[in-house]
Amino acid sequence: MSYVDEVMERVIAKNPSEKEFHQAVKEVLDSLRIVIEKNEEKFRKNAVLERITEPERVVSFRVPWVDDNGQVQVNRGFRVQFSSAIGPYKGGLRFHPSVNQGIIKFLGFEQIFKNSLTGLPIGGGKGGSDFDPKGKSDREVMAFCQSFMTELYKYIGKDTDVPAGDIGVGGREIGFLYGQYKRITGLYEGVLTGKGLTYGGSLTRTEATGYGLVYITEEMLKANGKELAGKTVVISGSGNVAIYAAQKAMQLGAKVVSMSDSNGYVYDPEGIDLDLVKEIKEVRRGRIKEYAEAKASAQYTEGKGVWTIPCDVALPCATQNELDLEDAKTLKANGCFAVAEGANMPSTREATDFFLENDMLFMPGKAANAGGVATSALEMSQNSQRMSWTFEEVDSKLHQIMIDIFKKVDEASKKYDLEKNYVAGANIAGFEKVVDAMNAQGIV
Ligand code: NDP
Ligand code: 2IT
Repeated sequence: MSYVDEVMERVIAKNPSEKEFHQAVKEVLDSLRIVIEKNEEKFRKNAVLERITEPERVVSFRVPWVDDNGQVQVNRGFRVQFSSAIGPYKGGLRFHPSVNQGIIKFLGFEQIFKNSLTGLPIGGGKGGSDFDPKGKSDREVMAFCQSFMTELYKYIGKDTDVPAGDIGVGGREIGFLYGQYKRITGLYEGVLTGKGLTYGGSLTRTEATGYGLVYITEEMLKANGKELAGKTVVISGSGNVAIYAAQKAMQLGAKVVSMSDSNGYVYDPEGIDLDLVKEIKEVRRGRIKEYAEAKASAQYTEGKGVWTIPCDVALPCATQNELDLEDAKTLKANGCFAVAEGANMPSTREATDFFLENDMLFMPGKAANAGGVATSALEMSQNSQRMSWTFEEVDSKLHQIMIDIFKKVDEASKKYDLEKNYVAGANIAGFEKVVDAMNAQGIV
């Protein structure tokens, strides 16, 4: 049996029921076959794949808090410190009822390669909880965040592990978490990113993931003789990534016609009114349905189906496995020629394979959404220097980082005669740097 297949079998046997983790590992290992085969015995002897698929540390903990009725609630918290080969663990915290160890491990595993692609000194980690912020009062969210940090602070620090936001964790949550860290440790340090601008946050971090997604999409289109201007774009989600992807796509002359949330989607053939979306989602914390109630040109549909809207470019920005083979076929049949992932692993493996086999341009999440964590690393730099850069400075660094990521991904795909296979390109380019750093540091 090949070394890759052997490791894949072992990962499944050792981590039963962690299906998202299996999916993420399988995609990376499949891409790496071509690299491993060239030097299989050396990789096997050094157990490189066993090491890279085993987190350095997994922490799981109880999070008790009191709700507004005086009832004690108990959630489960996680932090997976996956790889510190190239820098302190770095990655977001997700608060969503679907969170379990397998989901945090898939996200932490992806984060290793994503962070490597940024070219910045950050390792891979991820954390979160099955806490659901939806419908909770600010006080309940604060009580939860304070309890979560009362355990998490033991494992993090500005030079060891630096969490940030993800689904369900935005500016409000980061503020409560930061306040509690400071209160317990007495340290005013860059231990979290995505902070507010008055207490150490970086300009452009809020916009970074969405902007970065569109910058790299534009690079991919340009390299293939196309551009975003004049194109119709379908976006899923209506959170942080989706909103700022829509904003940048519009700035570059595209027309964004949809947004969604976990209840349904809106289709607005006139083009999405982003101020309205922001008012509903960022201010009122409402549902996307309210968009269609406020704007006559828009139509709301309950449930899934956002990928049935005809478009040129699709940007999935909600969650894992939100776009399956049927959706991929529908997109293609409706004329879509490019897909770039704002979310982490939003396309199922079957959908990804379909895009590649049908000559659609496809940029996987670990390259396409790396602008968020890259800008987090810029926030860490500013905190260490006790400086803050202007919006334009950070935005132009972010733009350059996305151009460089596209180049790395494109070059790695060409090096192995897999031109335009950006999935292989991203996995290989991300892996090579991490393995080089691991080898240099001995058996770690
Ligand atoms: P937000 O919490 O701001 O928004 C998430 C959006 O996705 C909401 O519209 C939400 O709808 C929708 N969504 C979440 N879960 C589901 C689900 N199970 N089914 C359907 N829709 C769902 O999160 P972000 O925008 O920060 O994150 C979106 C994606 O981008 C995630 O995959 C995240 O890992 C990834 N990402 C985020 C980065 C960042 O900097 N924030 C960086 C890189 C990647 P609802 O309100 O109904 O839950
Ligand atoms: O998935 C991701 O890259 C994020 N949620 C952002 C992580 C970060 O540390 O900014």
